[in-house]
Amino acid sequence: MNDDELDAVARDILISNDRGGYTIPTDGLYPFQWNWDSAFAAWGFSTFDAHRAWTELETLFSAQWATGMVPHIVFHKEDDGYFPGPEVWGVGTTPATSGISQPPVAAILARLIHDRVDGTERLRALYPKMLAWHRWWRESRMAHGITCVTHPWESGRDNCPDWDPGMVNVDTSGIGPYQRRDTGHVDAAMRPGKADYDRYLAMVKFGRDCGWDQKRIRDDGPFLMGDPAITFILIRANRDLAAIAETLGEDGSEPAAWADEMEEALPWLWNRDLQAYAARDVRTGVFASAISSGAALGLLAGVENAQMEAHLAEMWDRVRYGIPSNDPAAPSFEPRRYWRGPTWPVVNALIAVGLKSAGRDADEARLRRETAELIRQGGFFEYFDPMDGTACGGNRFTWTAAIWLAWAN
Ligand code: 9YW
Repeated sequence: MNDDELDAVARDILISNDRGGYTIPTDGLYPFQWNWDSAFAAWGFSTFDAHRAWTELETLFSAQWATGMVPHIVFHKEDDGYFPGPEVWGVGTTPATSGISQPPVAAILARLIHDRVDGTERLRALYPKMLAWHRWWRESRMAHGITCVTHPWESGRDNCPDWDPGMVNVDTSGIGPYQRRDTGHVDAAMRPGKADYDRYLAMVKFGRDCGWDQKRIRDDGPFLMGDPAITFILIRANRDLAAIAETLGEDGSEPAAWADEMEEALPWLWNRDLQAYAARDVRTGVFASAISSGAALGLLAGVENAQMEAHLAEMWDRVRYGIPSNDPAAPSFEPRRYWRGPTWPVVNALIAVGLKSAGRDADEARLRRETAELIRQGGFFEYFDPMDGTACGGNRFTWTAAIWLAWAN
């Protein structure tokens, strides 16, 4: 297939994963609307259908909670192909949603979409909603000035070794038998293990049992870890929101100040043993022991750090394609197991936005070339083995198609 044909396939994937105002990540494995997937879907749509791009974000924000939280899954329609479904989350909203959030990339992508297509009035309507969401992160997910996650699913990087220090302390004794659905769709060897799922469900149970009281979840819940990726993403997203405010003639000083405060707090995430930014358990102070692609998002936040960049260059040189989700030199590296090693086109795209902003044009071009190569060879899969390029996970994946259209090609 040549690149024009791949463009057509990518557009077809977005259109066929459209369920009416929102796009599912992939048929079968993920049959609902996922938060950050939708923001990338919108970016993809903006290359050929501006109206549909804005609709994607509007549908996502229509599920925003009164608290400002934008949930990580919106269960618009029933589908028993995914576990845990709305009855397990027990949130009680209409539409039903999960009880946690996901990386706040919407403002970053809304700004890129607005640069590409018109839609100022639609951006204007989204602005206060994005601001309310960012305020929610600040009020409900901060510790030591750093953005934290209360569940690995909230990070979007589910079984990444970043979360191992917090995962070991999660008590699973109250978890009875349950039936997973994911391993019926894709190879179990590429998915998180049963011990991971037991812990994921224990965290959901805690949230449900306290009526999704987010303050209790943060203060007393089974898991709370500082996330370098969401911290960097939110710094960037707050600055993008401030820039959007300026475009709209609004006052963006509040998100701009939030970004500066977060940047000042970054030393808490600096692991002196690794000489790198790393995830850190808020309850115990323990750091993750390997460098992940989450820490590679520093440039997205405008954070220049020579040691960090040297580590990332080494990590990149240890693989053939893209930035690996975990350092190949680490004992925890598994090249095909989800977030424990594979390269994710969507994360590469986000890293590339940072490289571009920092003027690292040669690196940005290399990352784009390697990501495009994976897609040309393997198709629009969820993620790839960074050593040999084997395509893994779900096929006809929305965000892979979206980033092909908006960035990789
Ligand atoms: C799950 C949809 C989601 C992504 C996450 C990814 C995975 C869901 O799929 O989580 O059940 O594990 O980790 O980032 O949004 O593509």
